[in-house]
Amino acid sequence: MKTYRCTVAAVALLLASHALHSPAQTEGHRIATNQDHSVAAIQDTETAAQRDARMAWWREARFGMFIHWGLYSIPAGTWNGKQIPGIGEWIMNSASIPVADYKALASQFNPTAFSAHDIVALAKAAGMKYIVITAKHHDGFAMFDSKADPFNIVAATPFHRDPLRELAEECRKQGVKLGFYYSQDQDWTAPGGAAYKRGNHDRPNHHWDPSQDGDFASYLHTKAIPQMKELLTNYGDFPVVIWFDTPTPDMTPALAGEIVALLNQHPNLIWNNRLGGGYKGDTETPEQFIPAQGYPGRDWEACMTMNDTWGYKSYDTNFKSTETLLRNLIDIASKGGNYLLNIGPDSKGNVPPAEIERLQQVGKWLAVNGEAIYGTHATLFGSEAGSFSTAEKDKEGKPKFIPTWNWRSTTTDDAIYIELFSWPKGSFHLDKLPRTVTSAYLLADKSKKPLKITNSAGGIDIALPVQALDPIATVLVLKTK
Ligand code: JFZ
Repeated sequence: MKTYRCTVAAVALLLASHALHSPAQTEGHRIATNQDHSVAAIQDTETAAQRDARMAWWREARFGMFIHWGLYSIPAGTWNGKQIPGIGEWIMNSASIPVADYKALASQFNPTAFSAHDIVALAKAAGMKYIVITAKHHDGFAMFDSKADPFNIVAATPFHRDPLRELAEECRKQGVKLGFYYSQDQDWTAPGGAAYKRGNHDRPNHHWDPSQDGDFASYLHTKAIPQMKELLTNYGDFPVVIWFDTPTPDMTPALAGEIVALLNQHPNLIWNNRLGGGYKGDTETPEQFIPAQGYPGRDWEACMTMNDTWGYKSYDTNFKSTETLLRNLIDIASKGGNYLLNIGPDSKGNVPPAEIERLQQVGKWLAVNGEAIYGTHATLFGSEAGSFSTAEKDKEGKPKFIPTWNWRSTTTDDAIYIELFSWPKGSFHLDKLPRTVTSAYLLADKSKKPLKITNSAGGIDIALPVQALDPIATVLVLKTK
């Protein structure tokens, strides 16, 4: 779904201005990224050491919970008796729902089953170290107490509670970090908010209801920026992450600069690459895919659904297996990225049982094998992940990456972890190793029984027991010097 709304002219302009003012990649010890903007972002001004300190917890964490939750969980994929194709949180746009009809959902929203305690406990049980929840999605409905705009969960629903406040408290108690997703650009219920094109929305602004029309800068000044201020000041030490989304050309460098000036007041904040206005942010955000080789030199986080929707859809039962989810986590860690895995609570606030079940299973594996994931670095090998086909091309016409799933590897300063998906007969063989192995054992073996190591001209062999210790992934630890 790569239909970012930008004109060819706008792109050409951006590229041209970048070529003209393009700063050197590194300038002394500072990392130059967005210096052609009038408002410099923290990434432009901090030192590499400051950056490492700011990103440290996030790089350690490796695994987070994305929560897409809002009014769209009421229709849950069905409008006027029709199942609406596409992701559930887009239903207002996909079904061209008039603003007044959509806003009327608020009076029915009473998610009394919502438990911040249980959701944070679920994240913990899954081995997740942080949560990012939709504070406001493209539908413009604020899931928090907002004085800046009345279309919010406290003022406009019978629920009257602020789930973000409750989550912040629980996260503090249970030691999980909390971040907020905020749709800064698209807003389908506020005048002037942007909209991506769906269906027959053929007007230049892609609006389908005249009440959406207005001035984008006024929308930013009267709703989005005031709400971001609320989010950044009303929740104590949270949010630690702001997750922007779907920038359009409406977000000019100057307007984005106003947001950056606000972000700059919170020097520990981490924010992604979806603000717009040419700002690169801290993190790349591959969505629903794992890049073949990560993003060398950039922090990155793959966000993914468990089924085929972010926001709850009652009839989407196309859940990935625990095996797939766990392989994805390991694959991502082996390429140096984070995994932001989504849950979509329903209109009562319940997390779908299929999601709970899978998260608990992933958590069981991490409880035994987490040492191979948290705080580790990317593989020292690389070819184990697969190779580029010489015959097949991907969607962009480049050689297609064909993954292989025998094993992955992660590293720390004194260990190499080999996550084995398929169990080799007799021994695990490596042709060459950049370090010297001093001992080997299986991470799931409580006694850490040493495995026999044989070095030869042909490489290194580690003798393995007959049976894998885990049906999905057994971790072989090579202590190194
Ligand atoms: C965006 C959101 O639109 C989506 O609802 C969800 O929050 C996801 C994590 O982020 O995903 C996109 C981005 C771009 C398009 C569609 C969904 N697009 O270009 O049509």
